[in-house]
Amino acid sequence: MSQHLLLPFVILAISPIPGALHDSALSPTQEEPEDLDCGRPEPSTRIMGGSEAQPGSWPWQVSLHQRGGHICGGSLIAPSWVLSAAHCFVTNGTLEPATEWSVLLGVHSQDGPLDSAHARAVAAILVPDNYSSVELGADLALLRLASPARLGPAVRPICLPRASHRFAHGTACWATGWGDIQEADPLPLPWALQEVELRLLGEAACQCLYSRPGPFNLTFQLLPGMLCAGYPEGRRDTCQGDSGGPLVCEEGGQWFQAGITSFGFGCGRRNRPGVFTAVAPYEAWIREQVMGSEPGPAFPTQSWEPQPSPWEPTDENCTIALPECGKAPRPGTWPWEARVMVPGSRPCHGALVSESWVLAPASCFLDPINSDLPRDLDNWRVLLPSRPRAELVARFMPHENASWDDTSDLALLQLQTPVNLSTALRPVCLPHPEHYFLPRSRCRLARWGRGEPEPGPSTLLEAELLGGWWCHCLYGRQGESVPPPGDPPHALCPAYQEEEEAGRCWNYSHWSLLCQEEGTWFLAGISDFSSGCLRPRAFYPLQTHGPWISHVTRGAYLEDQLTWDWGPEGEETETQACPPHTEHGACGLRPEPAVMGILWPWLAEVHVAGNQVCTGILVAPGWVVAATHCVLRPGFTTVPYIEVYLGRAGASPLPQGHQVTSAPPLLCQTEGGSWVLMGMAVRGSQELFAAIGPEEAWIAQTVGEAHFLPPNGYPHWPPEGSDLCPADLARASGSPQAALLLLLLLLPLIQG
Ligand code: 4AZ
Repeated sequence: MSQHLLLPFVILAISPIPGALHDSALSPTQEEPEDLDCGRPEPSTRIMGGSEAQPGSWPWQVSLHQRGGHICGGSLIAPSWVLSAAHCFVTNGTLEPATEWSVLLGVHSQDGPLDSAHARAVAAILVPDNYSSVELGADLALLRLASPARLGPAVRPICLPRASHRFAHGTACWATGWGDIQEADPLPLPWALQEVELRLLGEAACQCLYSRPGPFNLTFQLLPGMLCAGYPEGRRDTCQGDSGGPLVCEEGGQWFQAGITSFGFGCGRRNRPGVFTAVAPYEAWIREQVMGSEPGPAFPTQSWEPQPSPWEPTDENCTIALPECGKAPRPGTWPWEARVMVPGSRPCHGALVSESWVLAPASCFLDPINSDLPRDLDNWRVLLPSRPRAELVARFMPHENASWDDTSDLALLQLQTPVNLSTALRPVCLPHPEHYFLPRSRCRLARWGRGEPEPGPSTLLEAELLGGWWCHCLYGRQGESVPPPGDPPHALCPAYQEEEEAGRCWNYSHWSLLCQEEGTWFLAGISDFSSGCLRPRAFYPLQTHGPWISHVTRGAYLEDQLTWDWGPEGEETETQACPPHTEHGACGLRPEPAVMGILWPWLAEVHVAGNQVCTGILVAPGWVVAATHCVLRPGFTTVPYIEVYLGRAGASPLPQGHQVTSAPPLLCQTEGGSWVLMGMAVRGSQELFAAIGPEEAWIAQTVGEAHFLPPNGYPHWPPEGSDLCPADLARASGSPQAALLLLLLLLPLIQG
């Protein structure tokens, strides 16, 4: 099994907006009034989860350009001074030269002509001596402009708070910037300034949210000089490219800069609010740097005493946000189940992924011959649980690779009107790309695409997730081409809880795989039709499509992993010494040539209650191993009458009326040529085996003389990244509980 490697999320900002204009005329110095008026936008008129700002509504917002592109935000605090974040200018501990930077003032859209905008060269960049990295605080910088900004309606400074200034917890403030609109999703053209309302979070609340286990192997300590703003439920946040920009709060008609966008863990994630450099504690440092510069920044006194807001949760009653998606009161009744009705064809099953988007296979709607987009959207209807009427469809967005790549057979349908969510109607959770579904996770099959109605009892739809290597080696050998585990995974394999009835065909073979974490269901994978009659062996993981889904839907939320306890690293294989020769002869060796047509001298026919036959394996002179389910039938309270025949398995026909229970053992040949019993088939499966290894102690104790394989003879796990399956592991076990029974053979039977 591959242990998933989660690298700490890269949190620092630097995504140039290509081709953005810079360095227009550097305008001459202007006379400025003595006491600088600050924090007052001209009366008139993303950041993630925000919206486009009114041009001119944040006149202190500046864009910092390097090599022709936007890198960071900043705020004008005086005609010659811009406040920003240190991490924008420090690379590997070295401060970048000021000459590489320019400041764009009075700009709204970075695409069009910069009418009211003008640019300034940077004369100096000042960073606190104690700045080393964002997590350690002091993430602020001052930029001295080569010539003062020309103030006007679109260019004005923001007010700075004094050290004594207090911003009440829960205050609604605003962050602005040209940063990504969600993780890995840059602001689209025309690169217009975005704004988002964020609430100030108290230290205790912020630390409490961050203490919830989550992505990025997080041990985050909120330090003095930092502040948090955002929401426990996430969704609205600053993101990459917003760094250095201001977080401003209004007080009595005047705007103060409370924070500088510094960092965060991802963007808009639940329980991961944005972290800002608090400006007030740096009053002295700022004053020191700008000393002698006239006019300097304005630090108006706070006009009122803020009341502590009851909004702030304390350490004791700190409430983290729980996911809103993926709750199903009764598994099997899925509150996100959507049926898309297109005239002239059977309903197509999909899943509700947000208030207004349904995900479904694109193949339901795309004509394979001419891959034209469907035109008759007006006649499409979507049926959702607990909705009295069908929904109308406004847009159909197939995945760009949908027609030729099975793994991308996906389309998003936008509902004309968003639906009101309830316990009976809610979206399924979608995994982030780095999501790691633990092997042994509880999963279910749910309908996907077009197909027959329910195929049988719901237990047939239950499954447990297999580890990545098992998936690759087990099913890869069956011509299903399951790639080795990767990060993100290339396939997700379920092990089913119940057998498939022999001969029965599941016409409905297109499924989605829902996997549960802490009671919350994630849409983990989708299958194609290649599995034919069987339930799918491997699912295409959905997580790779998370960014496409959130890009198209602008807001379908990717839910963080809920289970972070991954147990011990890696998986170990135990081995034990076993001499190939014992006083009783050799174990695991076949006579050459085959004696009397018997290929497998250790095979035993186990006859149960006179009419049932299953396979046993002779492991020692007086002992045969058989699968428990083969010998003990459900409902039996006593061990039935059992006979064992040796030395004839497969050689002579079975008496009439005998029923053969399939419980094949898994034998693997070592390099030394010995055959080793690796597993016994799990109830109902021809492909899943209960591993013998974990039962070794029990077998050794019971049997005494069973022979275990020497370490060097053991089939080994291939190193991570290699494409080799263990030799002869054509059929092997997932992790189902071992189901073995040792039969004590009576000597006369053996001799007979
Ligand atoms: C960044 O990289 C960045 N969600 C800024 C803010 C946040 C995350 C990243 C907070 O600039």
